[in-house]
Amino acid sequence: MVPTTKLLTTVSLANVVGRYIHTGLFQQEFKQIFHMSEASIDHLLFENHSKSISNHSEVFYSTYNTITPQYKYQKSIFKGEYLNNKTKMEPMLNQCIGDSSNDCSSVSNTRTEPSGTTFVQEIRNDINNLSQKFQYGISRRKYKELRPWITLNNGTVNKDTDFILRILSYNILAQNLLETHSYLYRYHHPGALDWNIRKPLIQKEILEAEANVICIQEMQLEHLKDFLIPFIEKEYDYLYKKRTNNTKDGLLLLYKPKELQIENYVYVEYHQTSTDILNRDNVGIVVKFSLKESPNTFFVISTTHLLYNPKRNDVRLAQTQILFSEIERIAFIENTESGPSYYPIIVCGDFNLQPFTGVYNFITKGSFHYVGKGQTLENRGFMRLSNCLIPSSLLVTDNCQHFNVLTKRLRGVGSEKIMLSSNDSANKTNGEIYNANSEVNEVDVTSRGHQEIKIIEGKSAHFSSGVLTHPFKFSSVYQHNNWRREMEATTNQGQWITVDYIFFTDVEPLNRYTLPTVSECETLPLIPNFTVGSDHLCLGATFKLKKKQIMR
Ligand code: KL2
Repeated sequence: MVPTTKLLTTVSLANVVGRYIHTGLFQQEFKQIFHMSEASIDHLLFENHSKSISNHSEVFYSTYNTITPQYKYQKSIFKGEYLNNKTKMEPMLNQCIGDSSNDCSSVSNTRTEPSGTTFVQEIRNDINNLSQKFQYGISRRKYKELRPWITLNNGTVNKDTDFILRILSYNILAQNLLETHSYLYRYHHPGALDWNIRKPLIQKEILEAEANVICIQEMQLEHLKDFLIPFIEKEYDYLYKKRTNNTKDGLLLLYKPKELQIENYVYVEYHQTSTDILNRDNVGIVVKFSLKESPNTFFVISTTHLLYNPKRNDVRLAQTQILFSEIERIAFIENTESGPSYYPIIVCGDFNLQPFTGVYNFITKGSFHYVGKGQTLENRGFMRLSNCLIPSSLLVTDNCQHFNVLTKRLRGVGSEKIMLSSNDSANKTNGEIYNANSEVNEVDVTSRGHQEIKIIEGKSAHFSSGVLTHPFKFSSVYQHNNWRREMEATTNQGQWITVDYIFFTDVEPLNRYTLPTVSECETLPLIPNFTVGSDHLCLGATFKLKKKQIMR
């Protein structure tokens, strides 16, 4: 007779923290353990256990020796007839993933029970409890329930005077970075890390939102052409900017040319020659759009992916200063009595910084005092910053404006030459490139000291003052805490945190794509999984943009 076997979960619970589970072959009749083995919980739950039901017995057995040969414990604990009898295998938990209509409970509900089911039921409960605890079996439906599009504002929309603009921001995890940092994904289901699995999940989530503009970070250049196929079909057009030097990924900005016209754009490279704080390969895109149905209506969309290094908030601050100076140039309308005016602006992307920290406060509050702070931009910390963040030779003021652009605007004369070095051809059409021989006489480009330069009466530019400001009143679409003060998250870096944002000014947010809270995230299987294709969550918001009436 075939012995009845049982998975021992009592032992496994002791090892849960280490993500290993002990399994045992247990014979009911003699209450005896025949064999113990150890496996990683993810392999165990998904690949390794299948169930074979014959008239008088229920058997769980492991096949991880055949599926994951790289795995530490390769000896199958079950041998002989059970393993050979593959037609009887019924992948329990595989059914819980991949299929959008099913979840675990529906799988077990539809099963026909053999006689003497208590043992089967017990085992099934054990597995279900574990899979719920580690959430390997969450269905797409459950994920969707966590992420409704919620209404932020009951403001009425008038189709004649308002344009509804939906924008997404999504770091899709470049496959080459996943492979470079594979240790970060050692507990993930290996199948869910395959680009051919992740790609359609990512595309589906994006396409379902039917956004007008989609900002993607970590788009691997080698994957771009293939990735674009469904978007081209849906009549999206795109801009792509790879990070500089020997990196393989970059920013992809998709938009609908039927609705939106590109008026101007720039690819921003933060890498500036011989500037230590700007020696990283991150990039940004800034685009000025007009509406096809209202060609006088302009707005600016920018996306970026800032440096990862968690300690270097000073670098992210400098990168933000460069990005904002380019946004300032592109979004400027005119000088008014109360100062410069700008088109509506939306800035989104992966900033690699957490809410309410230094750079976040700079973005949302409009100023940040950096002198004397550490590289983390905390009061205590190594490598205290001087009054000089980026060198004055870049001619970007402490208010995130290009000095030459500012002087041209205020004095009506000058070259508008921007001093950012870039070898990118798109920039050449949109601004003159730094010329080492150009004459700069007002600004001492060799000085690291504080300089105040009067441009016109009552208007000065500052360099190296120790305080950074910018002229935009940005708000974040996400509040980062829900009404119960539970933190939201956009990615998992050992813990669930927010690093992705959508900031806006002069547009009215109507809806947002809800982010789960940290505790809700903890109920998800590790991402990427078979529902979420990236190690980040997708952000989204809908805005009301006032159409400009044509002056008659
Ligand atoms: O945090 V990210 O992942 O927005 O999801 O951005 C960076 C990191 C991305 C581009 O540089 O690559 C990831 N440890 C972990 N992840 C890293 C590291 C690292 N040392 N370096 C880069 N990335």
